[in-house]
Amino acid sequence: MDKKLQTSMALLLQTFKQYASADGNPNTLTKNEVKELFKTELPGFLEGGKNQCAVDKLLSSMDCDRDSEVDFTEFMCMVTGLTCAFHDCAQHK
Ligand SMILES: [Ca+2]
Ligand SMILES: [Ca+2]
Repeated sequence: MDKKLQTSMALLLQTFKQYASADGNPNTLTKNEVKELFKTELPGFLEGGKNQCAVDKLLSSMDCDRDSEVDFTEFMCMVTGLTCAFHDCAQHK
């Protein structure tokens, strides 16, 4: 099991592109695309995207430049933030 990091990076790129492509623009995630991504890839988080208020909050926290869409840099900030949160939780167990 080597090249785990390289594989993870490729998967992040692939995942972003897969969900971002739904509306024909593969460069950004719309609110619906963000919702789909969380529903499928992070079930259990945000109650699977059912909680509309939480989805709105999440999107606005991800959307650093306030253009109502999430680009790859913003997506990576969110993934990094979540991963750090998981790491911190694991440390305190
Ligand atoms: Ca898109
Ligand atoms: Ca944005």
